Amino acid sequence: MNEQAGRHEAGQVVAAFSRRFIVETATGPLPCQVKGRHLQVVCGDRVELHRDGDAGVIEAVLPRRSLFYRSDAFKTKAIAANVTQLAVVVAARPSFSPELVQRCLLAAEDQEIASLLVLNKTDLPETPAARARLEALVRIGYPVVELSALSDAAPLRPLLAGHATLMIGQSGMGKSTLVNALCPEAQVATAEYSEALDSGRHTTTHTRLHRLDAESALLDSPGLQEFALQHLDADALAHAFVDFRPYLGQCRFRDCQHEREPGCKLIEAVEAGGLDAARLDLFRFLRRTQHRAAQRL
Ligand SMILES: Nc1nc2c(ncn2[C@@H]2O[C@H](COP(=O)(O)OP(=O)(O)OP(=O)(O)O)[C@@H](O)[C@H]2O)c(=O)[nH]1
Ligand SMILES: [Mg+2]
Ligand SMILES: [Zn+2]
Repeated sequence: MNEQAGRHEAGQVVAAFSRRFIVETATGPLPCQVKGRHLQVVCGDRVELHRDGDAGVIEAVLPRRSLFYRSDAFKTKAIAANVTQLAVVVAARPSFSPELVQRCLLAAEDQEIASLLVLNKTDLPETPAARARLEALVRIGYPVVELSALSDAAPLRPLLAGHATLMIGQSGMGKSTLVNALCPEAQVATAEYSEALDSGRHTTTHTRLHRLDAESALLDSPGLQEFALQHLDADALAHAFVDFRPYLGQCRFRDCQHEREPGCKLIEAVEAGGLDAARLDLFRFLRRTQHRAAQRL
């Protein structure tokens, strides 16, 4: 090892704000900047940094196990790196969009990230209606955990072991409440980081990573209003629908668009009751939207 190598350290990004970061190192959190304009650094990234006094410079990003992101025709928005599990948080109030939930699940499937649904605020009387809106997703195999983060977040805990779990969902669903309940240090860290990085508003503005134990971490993220999947081409999109997988590659035409072609196995599966028509409709809608965007460019 040369002399230079001694001053380099490894760490993991636990908070990101524009071009400023907090990196968890062996000796604690360190505020960092990034070397150069081209290095893309995301919360959850494992990095190599150069320490200079009480600040550091991120010089390299190690290869990622996953990158959870959304993208429209114009830009890509990275949300978290190295996540192994997605927890989509919903609640009876404010009302949630099942389509947005599905879009998150599709992005996770594409990155081979496991997913689960969290139905929070079960203390609310409208909970049965919210549960019914998840039914189609439960039927195709997504696990759902029901809880009230305000009174007891424990039902989620066993599912977090060994995972880096990203909490995602619309604003107000209770992601931060859940993270704070499961990870007591989170509240303090969030307050500190907010002071260091942003205005400290109540609503989460940036993704934060909190360590649960040596093998497990929990990532809180800002509320989503939309989730575009421009980065998934037609094949990747179809593959991201887990319920389509048994039928893919079996349509009569190799380039079947699953619209109205004869011998389409997805259409046949819908007719036979093995596949939810609404899922095929969502697939078609997403694929057409992408097609239009591609033509515009
Ligand atoms: N009744 C009830 N309210 C809850 C529960 N969990 C959270 N809340 C409330 O829901 C509101 C939103 O909670 P947050 O944790 O800030 O929601 P969030 O998903 O982090 O929102 P963003 O950061 O904006 O994305 C707060 O007023 C919480 O007190 C619950 O189990 N029951
Ligand atoms: Mg929040
Ligand atoms: Zn087909």
